[in-house]
Amino acid sequence: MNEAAKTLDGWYVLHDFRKIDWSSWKAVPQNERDGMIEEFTALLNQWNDTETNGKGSHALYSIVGQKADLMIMLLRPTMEELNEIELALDKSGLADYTLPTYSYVSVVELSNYLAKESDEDPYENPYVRSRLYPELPKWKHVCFYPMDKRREGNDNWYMLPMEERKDLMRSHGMIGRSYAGKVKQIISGSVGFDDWEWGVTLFSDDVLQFKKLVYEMRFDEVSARYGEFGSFYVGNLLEKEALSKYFQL
Ligand code: 76R
Repeated sequence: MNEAAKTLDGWYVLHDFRKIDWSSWKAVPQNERDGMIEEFTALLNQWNDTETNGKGSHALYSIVGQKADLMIMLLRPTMEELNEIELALDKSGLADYTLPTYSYVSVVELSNYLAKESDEDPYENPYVRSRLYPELPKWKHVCFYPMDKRREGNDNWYMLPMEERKDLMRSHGMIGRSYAGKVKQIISGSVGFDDWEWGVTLFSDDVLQFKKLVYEMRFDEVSARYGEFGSFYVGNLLEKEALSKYFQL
């Protein structure tokens, strides 16, 4: 059997995409709408407390285009907690006015392609921990898409020897590194969890950097030969304080 990459796995991730049912929302009296926004804000406050205590993280973005209106991204130590949050959301008043459009279940993943040999427990390494259990940046823009590595004919990533995959990933990492400080990426593994093999979540204060990074990677062998991609979602940060305005008619 070919040598499998070893992964380090961090927090579980739920990307929850919803549309707002604006026509129903418009029929709701103002005081009831205010109540639902307050209830949703209370949920966000709870998530903020969890984040402050280092027990998870979350992000709320307003998606551009017709695929969705909102993206709620949640990171938690267990799948059960993601489930509980999803249920709480679904039971909230606001949920009566949202329609599910897409979701993605995965776990923050680091692979050993570029890792240095070491005797220490990587789960104790502060840098590794900051990657596996990240506080999501509150940057202005997000980009999410799922992807696979191809398994077709001569282009089968999973049949390549480990050394060859390492070389290819080095080149991938070099391109990525040139975006340090401009784009933060979270790679989450979803083999066995969802329909694609990874979720890619990118954050930036300059939305154009997503296009530049993804385009540049398309010319790199890992993406050019082996990358297959799902739908792209791009959006703008929706801060708690801006929620009333967002839902205001
Ligand atoms: O983890 C590390 O930083 C080490 C180097 C590295 C690995 C192992 C790395 C760096 N990535 C790794 C793994 Mn990546 N990455 C993507 C995409 O659109 C596309 O073409 C691909 C989507 C982007 C934009 C991106 C960005 N990466 C992976 C894996 C798992 C592969 C496997 O296990 O087979 C996938 C699917 C993937 C996809 N990558 C980086 C970036 C960036 C910006 C970096 C640099 C990070 C940094 O050094 O700060």
